[in-house]
Amino acid sequence: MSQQLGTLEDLPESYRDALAEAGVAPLWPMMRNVLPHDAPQPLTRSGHWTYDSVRPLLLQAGELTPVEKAERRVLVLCDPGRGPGAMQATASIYLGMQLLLPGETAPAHVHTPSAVRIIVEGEGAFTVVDGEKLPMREGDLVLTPGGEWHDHGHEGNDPVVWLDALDLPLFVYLEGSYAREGDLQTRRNRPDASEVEYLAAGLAPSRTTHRARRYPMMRYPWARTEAALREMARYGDGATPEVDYVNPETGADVLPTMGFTAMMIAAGTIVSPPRRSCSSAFHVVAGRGRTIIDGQAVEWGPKDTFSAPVFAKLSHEAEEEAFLVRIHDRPLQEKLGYYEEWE
Ligand code: 1HN
Repeated sequence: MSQQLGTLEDLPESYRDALAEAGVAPLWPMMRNVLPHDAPQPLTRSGHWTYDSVRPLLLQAGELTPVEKAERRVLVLCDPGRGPGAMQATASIYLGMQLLLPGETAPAHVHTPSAVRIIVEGEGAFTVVDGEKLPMREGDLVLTPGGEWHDHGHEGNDPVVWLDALDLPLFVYLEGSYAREGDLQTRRNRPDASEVEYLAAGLAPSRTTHRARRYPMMRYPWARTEAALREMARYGDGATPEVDYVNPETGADVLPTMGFTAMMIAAGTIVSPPRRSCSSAFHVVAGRGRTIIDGQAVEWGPKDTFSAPVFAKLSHEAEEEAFLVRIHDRPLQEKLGYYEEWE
C-alpha cells in the first residue's frame, strides 16, 4: 500500500550539494507533488467576478487608457488560487473582459492561441476575422481561431463589453505564444456565414460546390441559441437543455482545445452534472441563481462570470429562469486521451 517516501532532509547535505552541482535532483521527495494519489490536486480555485464590480473598473480603464495604449483594453479575470496578476482563470483557460468605445479600433493581429468572445453588453461593435465581418450582439459567441487575422471596430453609440476566453495559458506553457501585427483587413461585402451558408441547422453548402474552410462558421447568434433551448425545454423529457457549440461541417467542437455549451435552467430547478475532469467557467447570459462548487455557494446574477476547477462537484440552482454559457477544456483533454466523468 501507500508508502511514506523519503524526503530531501533524509539525505546528507554533502550529497544534496553534489546533486545540485551535477544538475540532477532525486524524484522521490517530489513524487507525490507531481503524482498525487487518487485525484488531481488543483492549484485553481473557484473565482466569481460580478459584472457590478468589473464594469465600473472597465469603464474607468476606458478613461485612463486610450485603446492605442492598450491594443486590447482588457481586465484579466485572475484565478484566486494563483493570486492577483495570474494571467489565467484555470490551468488552461484565460478569461478577460474587454471594452471597446464608440469609434475605436483594436488593430489587426494574428497569434497562435485561439480566442472566443461572448458579448456581454452594447451594440454596434464587430470583429473582422479573415476578412469576414462578424457583428457582435449580446450573447453571441464569436470565434477567433489561432492563426486567423482579427481586428475589432465599433460603429455604435455606447460602450461595448465582451468576455474573451483564450487557450493562452497552454500556449505560454508550450513556449508557443506569439503574435504578428498587420494592417486593418479589407472586409468582404457580405454577411457572415451564420447568415448565409449555415443559416439553418442541418444544412451546409453542397459538397460538390465548395471546399469547407477549417472554421466555416465563426459567429453563433444568441437569438438562435436561446430559441433552440426554449423549444428543447418545451418538448424535452424534463432534462435541462444544454447544447454544444459545434462546427456545422464536422459536428466537432468549435476549437481544438476549448469547448462551449449553452444551457437553460428553469426557475426553481436544480442541476447536478457529473464531476468532470475538465476545468470550466460559466458566463451568465441572463437570470439569477446560485451554484454550489465543492461546497461553496456562488450567488450569481446577469452578466457575472465564475469558474470551477477540475473535478469540481457542481450544483446549479436557478432562482429566475437562467441561461449560462459554459466554457471548458474537454476538447484538449480528449485529444490527450484523458477526459473522464465521475458520477
Ligand atoms: C487578444 O488578441 C484579444 O484580439 C483579447 O481581442 C485578449 C489576451 C491575450 C492575448 C491576446 C483580442 C487577448 C488577446
